[in-house]
Amino acid sequence: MKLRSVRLSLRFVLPLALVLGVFAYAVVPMMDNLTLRWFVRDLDIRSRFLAGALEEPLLDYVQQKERRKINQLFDRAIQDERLYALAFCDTAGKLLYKTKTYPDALGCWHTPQKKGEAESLVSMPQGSLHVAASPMLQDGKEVGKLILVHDVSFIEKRSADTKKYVISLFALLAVVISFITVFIAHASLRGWVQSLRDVLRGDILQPLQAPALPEIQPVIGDLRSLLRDLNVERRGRDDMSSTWTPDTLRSLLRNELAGDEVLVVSNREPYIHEATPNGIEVRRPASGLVTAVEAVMRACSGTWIAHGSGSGDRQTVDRQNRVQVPPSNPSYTLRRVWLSKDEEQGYYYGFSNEGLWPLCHIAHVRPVFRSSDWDRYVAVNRRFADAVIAEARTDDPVILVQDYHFALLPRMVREALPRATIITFWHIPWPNPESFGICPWREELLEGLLGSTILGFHTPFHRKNFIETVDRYLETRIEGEASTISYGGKLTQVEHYPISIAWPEANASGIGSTATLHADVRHELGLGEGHLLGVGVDRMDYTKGIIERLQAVERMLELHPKMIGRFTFVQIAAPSRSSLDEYQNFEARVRGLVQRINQRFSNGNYQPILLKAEHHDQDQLQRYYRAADVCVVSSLHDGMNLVAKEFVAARDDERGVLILSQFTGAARELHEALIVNPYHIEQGADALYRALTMPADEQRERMRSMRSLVKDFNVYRWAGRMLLDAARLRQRERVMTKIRSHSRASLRRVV
Ligand code: ADQ
Repeated sequence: MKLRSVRLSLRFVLPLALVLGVFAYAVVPMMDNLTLRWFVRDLDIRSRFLAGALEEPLLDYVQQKERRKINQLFDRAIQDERLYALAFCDTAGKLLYKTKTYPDALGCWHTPQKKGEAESLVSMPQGSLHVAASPMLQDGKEVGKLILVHDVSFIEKRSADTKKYVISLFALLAVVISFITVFIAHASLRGWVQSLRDVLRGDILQPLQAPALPEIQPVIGDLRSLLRDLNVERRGRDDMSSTWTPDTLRSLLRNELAGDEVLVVSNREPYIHEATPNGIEVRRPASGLVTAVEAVMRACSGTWIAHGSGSGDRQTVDRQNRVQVPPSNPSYTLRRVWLSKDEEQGYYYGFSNEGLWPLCHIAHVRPVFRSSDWDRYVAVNRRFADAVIAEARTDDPVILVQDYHFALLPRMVREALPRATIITFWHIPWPNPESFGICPWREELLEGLLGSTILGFHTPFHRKNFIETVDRYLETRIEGEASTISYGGKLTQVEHYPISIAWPEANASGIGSTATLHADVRHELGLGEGHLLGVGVDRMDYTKGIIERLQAVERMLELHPKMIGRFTFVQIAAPSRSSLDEYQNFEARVRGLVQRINQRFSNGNYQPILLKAEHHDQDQLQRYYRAADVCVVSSLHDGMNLVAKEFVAARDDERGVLILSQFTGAARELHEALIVNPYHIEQGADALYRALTMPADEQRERMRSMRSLVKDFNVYRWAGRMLLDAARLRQRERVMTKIRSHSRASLRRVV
């Protein structure tokens, strides 16, 4: 046995021996007492028996006063080694006859009345003696009494022997019980350890296998979830060990995915060609999704399939509707899909943005579901799925499906390309099952998404909501801890991958130093050098909390009038989905509010809010990010929010304060921001004032910490983690296929 086992056994045996020792210590005196009582009772009976046997000859001799014969009778009787002495007393209590051994001190023994037999024991110099007096009767009349004295030293000897046996018995019992218990404990421990090992080794990709021991079932869930967390943490640490760059991503594709084909599908295209009077112009859309995925595509090459929405798009593609992008430095293919006005209306504006967008964002705007929109949504998903299938050069490409516009596409592609690795990323929040349940086509959407190999969300919370929704509305097998869903014999891994941005290379922007920008931007806006500047950058969308943000600015100016004339807030809002009523109303409300606040606090040229409701290119945004004292992100609900990360990345001077809504995915990572509840206007106002008066040291400390996080957890890591997981699953699938074909071949040989 190993030292550990010996120690384990001792740890068990010693307490057991101790318990048994204490037990023996309490029991032995009891046993002693009991055996003594048995022996005394035995001697009492024996004495009566002997007296009966001696009575007749003794009385004869006494009557005849035959002293010699009486002595002979007595001497013969005490030949018995236990009978020590005899004596005879007359009724007057006079000792008439006795053996030599009879102790004088006993005299004519007077039997204690109604006392315990033990009291017939006397202690004499020669040892313990048992004394019993038996009346001798002649014709029914007492003529004297015979006193019988037994030597009880044998009782002590026997008692000592009994004690010895009892103690030995207990000791033996202790040893036997200990060994049996230790043996059983060892055996079950080995079973447990084996089962735990199986669980630990049983990769979370094999969650459907039941563990060997039923006793381990109750903890298996906790164990797996612990493992998962450890795995995630380890993976995070492994990832941390290297800084993720486009090169890391490229080598991952080369080494882990053996150069497999990568296809991206999204609604929004990364480059929009617009026909203008000056010719074709290229525009980058204001979209978090495009910002992130474009960086990845530049690194990975491959084909990006998207809706060709620009007025000059058709003029710039080849016969296969393809164009190489980025225009300045082509590195991947953009394949455009054309949609009719009707399709775009139903699928994009209707079902996606009037239905799914408000359904998934808790921003108190009612989703609208129309059957006609749904029909378009299904048809357009089919169109894009067909485009993906047509673009695939192999039967097992890696397909990155982007966002809520294509919930049905994963299953459609899976049916045509069963070996494809489909990674679907849901860029917006996923609501709880009750909220999602109001969608009339909830089952179809869930089934569509479960065609994915991997389904990604920004946060663990959205992932959990999705799993619970599936659990509520579909018959599936869910391994919550392993985060897998098995549906129709196919497994989908549901994970969270927080999205990020590409970390800007030092001095890459060429837009000048923060110090010069600080002055330049203020100058452009007609503000003085020391003027305090806040910035908000969003699509004009009701989920972004623009109204609440402006109300917070107003409240701050109310509470701190000294800021009037000293502080200006620039709200940059790119037009978005402006053909929808909800968005038009929203924009009108924003404009109205800006006007009201400006009227209230304006003074000469001074206006506290500058609304720039137009698209800005990245350089312009960078200038604002770097010139601002504070950036406010106050979304009412947001999957991640990349503006928060862009602001942090832009601040290489380690200055500036980020105010961040607690309802963004980014708030789970950027803890050093001033986190606010955007619905709480007072809190927003306080945060704004605190940001504007925050000492430089504190700004630096907070900004430094956030910068280091965003730098490490950049968009390449986001994509890298998904692709690594995909590579792992593909590897496993290949091994399984080999095993399957091998066993089929063996079976054929046997047959
Ligand atoms: P969006 O809702 O588009 O993204 P966000 O993450 O903030 O939100 O990204 C907006 C992007 O558009 C940023 O890159 C920003 O620079 C750019 N942008 C905003 N206003 C602009 C303007 N006026 N002019 C030019 N560019 C502008 C969705 C989800 C988010 C999630 C992203 C990525 O709603 O929660 O973070 O996808 O997954």
